[in-house]
Amino acid sequence: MKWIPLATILLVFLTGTPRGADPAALEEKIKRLEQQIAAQQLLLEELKTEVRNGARLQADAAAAAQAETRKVATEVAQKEIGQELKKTNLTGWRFFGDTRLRFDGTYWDENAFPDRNYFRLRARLGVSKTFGHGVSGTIRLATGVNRLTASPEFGGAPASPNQNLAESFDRKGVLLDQAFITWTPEIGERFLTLGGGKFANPYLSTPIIWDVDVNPEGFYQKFSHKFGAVEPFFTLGEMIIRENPLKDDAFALAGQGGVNVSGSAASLSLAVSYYDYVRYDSDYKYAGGNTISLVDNTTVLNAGDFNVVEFLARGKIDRWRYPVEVFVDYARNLGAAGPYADQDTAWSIGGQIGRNRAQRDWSVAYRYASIEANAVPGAFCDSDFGYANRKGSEAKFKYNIYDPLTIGATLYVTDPTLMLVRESWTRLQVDFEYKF
Ligand SMILES: [Ca+2]
Ligand SMILES: [Ca+2]
Repeated sequence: MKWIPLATILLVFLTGTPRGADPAALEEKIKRLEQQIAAQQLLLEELKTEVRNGARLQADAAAAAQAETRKVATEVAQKEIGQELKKTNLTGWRFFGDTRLRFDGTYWDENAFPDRNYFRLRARLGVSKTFGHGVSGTIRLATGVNRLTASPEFGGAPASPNQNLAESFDRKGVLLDQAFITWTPEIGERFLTLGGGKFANPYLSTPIIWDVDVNPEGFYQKFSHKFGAVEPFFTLGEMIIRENPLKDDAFALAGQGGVNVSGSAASLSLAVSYYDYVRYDSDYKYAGGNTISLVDNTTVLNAGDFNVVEFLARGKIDRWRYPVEVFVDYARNLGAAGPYADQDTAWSIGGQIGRNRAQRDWSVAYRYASIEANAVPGAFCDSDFGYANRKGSEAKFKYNIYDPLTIGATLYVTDPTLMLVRESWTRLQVDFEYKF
């Protein structure tokens, strides 16, 4: 501080310098004065700091009080809005859906049929609601091809909700795609979920067993519990396939046991399943590539019975820039009989790099699959691949233009496993899809 030596000089000047005084004593006096001034300066700085800290504390207290007021006001508002929504039954709703425009081209190897290029549309709109006590309900509508016949049957094929742009601007049919209730009772650590209706598929699988669009009907019970990173699960299912007042019904029973192991950078799922179809061979609706014979003027499936055992392993590594997934799936129909009893095995191996969640995300996927003609009920497996009696490759690319908007292309190069009437083809699909 420049003014300290100046003040010192001034003080010395004002107090006067006695003529003939001892210079050493004078210097000593100046030194003392300087020390006093420095001490006062220190005191002054301390006081200033104290004042500043006080102001800061005051400001902090004011900000905290303001935040508290805002928090209380928000809580009150949320509570009031919540009560109001509850009164009018508007809580616990979730709306979801998607629209997909697809170019579909099928190109036959042997010119058995003319090549086909066409456009297809799929639209789905769903709503689910949680009711409390672990109960929730879901209803989803989807496009599909109407099958209105003389019988009371009216519906859309189980594995494909697409509609072709083909019918002179006809309005498209909208059908019930899902309608189910799930209940996770408040017992133990909520290890059991019961489901019933036309439900989202609860089984871990790949399309060689279940096409992604199939929503089975009936009931299921899923037991699962997490022990840290390890989650064993067991799913039982009772599915009603055909009911006919004049004969016994066709149905399927399923049991699937497995385990999910998930770490921070990788996860693994293993599952063993058994699907027992009962009376399906004589009371089926769509053959879907299964071989058929005429017995007593009725067509029946050659396989005779479907008792399908399946082993599935799926792994995911999420530690690099792009996640990597691989799977291997193997299924065998232990009940296969008849002229094509050896057509009893389905298997698939494949993987994916990348994912599609946000803008500019991309993924590439490849799988090889072989679904022998009588390995699984053809109507419920892999529609785009060509149902049962197909083997070949699927390669896929998908890119997010925006978070909810994707463009993708899929190429299928497939042959029949059993050359009866189904020829080899190459199929190209280009999809433009919006999802919410
Ligand atoms: Ca499908
Ligand atoms: Ca069976």
